[in-house]
Amino acid sequence: MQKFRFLTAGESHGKALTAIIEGVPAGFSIDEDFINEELKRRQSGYGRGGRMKIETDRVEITSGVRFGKTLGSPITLVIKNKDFENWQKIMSSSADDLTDEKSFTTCRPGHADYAGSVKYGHQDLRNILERSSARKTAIEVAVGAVAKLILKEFGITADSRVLQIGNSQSDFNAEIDKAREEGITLGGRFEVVFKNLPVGLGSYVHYDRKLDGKIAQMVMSIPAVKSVSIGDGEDAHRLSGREFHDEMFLENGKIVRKTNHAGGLEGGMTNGEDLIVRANMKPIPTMRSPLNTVDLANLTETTAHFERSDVCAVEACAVIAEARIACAIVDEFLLKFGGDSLEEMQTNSI
Ligand code: EPS
Repeated sequence: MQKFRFLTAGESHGKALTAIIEGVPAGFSIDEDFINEELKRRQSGYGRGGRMKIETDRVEITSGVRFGKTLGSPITLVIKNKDFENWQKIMSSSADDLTDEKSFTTCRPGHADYAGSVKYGHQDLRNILERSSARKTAIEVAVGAVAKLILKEFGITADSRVLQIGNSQSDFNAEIDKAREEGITLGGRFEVVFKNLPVGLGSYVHYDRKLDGKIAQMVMSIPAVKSVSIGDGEDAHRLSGREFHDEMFLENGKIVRKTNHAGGLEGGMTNGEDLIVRANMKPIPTMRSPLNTVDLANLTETTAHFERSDVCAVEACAVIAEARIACAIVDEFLLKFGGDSLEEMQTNSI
């Protein structure tokens, strides 16, 4: 079951990234400046690479919104790749422009290059890199910004923070500087929090309706994310039942909790507490000091392809996770409170 559906398209150095969102009811305010602010957040963070100096991501809304309000029809979002100017011939869709400039055959361990080439039969790994690049997360953040604007009407807010970079829990920039000098990359750990969620989004009745499962899928499929947990899920194996579960108390007739180890989800449903999602991002596989690998063109051992890369993108990853989770929550909102317009949803959610 999916009410908030979207598809994205676009290559890292292609003309543009595009998304079509279907299922947004009529009457929601769409603030383009807010979407652009979210795009700016995704581009920032200490440790980003050369590409971020080229791009200033801005969204263009080409359908579904009129005079700042959603129409109920599909919404199309476009982000132009400025770098396309430098890649027009290399990324051309015309057979007349065929070139092997910027082709490469040396897989980056940890990236999609090897499995992608076997799967799709591409000899030129550029054909894989262009879509497997994390560049596509720009348009996902724009989609997530639309989801956040819907949630905002119901008082729901999202935020995130970096918890750890490499081995450091505090001096992140020094850690990143050290990695840059060594020509390596760093991963890290981040946390996303959603506040003011109603009780009962998601359901326990079937495996594919559990919101924790839906959130895990959304976060796990962000490039470089290797593990996702809800609340104190990563410690769940070592805590006793008394330590882990969040006891319930009454305060002026209202049910309250003093802890939130469950991260706001019980039985696959929101329980009215803050939704807390944590995830670990591996280090980006593209490195100035490259790893050993195999050249697929002649099956010889060599070192991996390097063009340019971010040293660390954990802060950006947290922003992307906010966007993805917002999509999962909006989907549940539409399932539960339905309606073809904001007005209908407001009536249904009272
Ligand atoms: C990214 C754009 C990419 C990479 C990065 C994320 O740009 P380019 O390939 O031109 O350098 O900087 O992607 C990766 C690190 C990766 O391994 O895919 C962006 O817009 O965030």
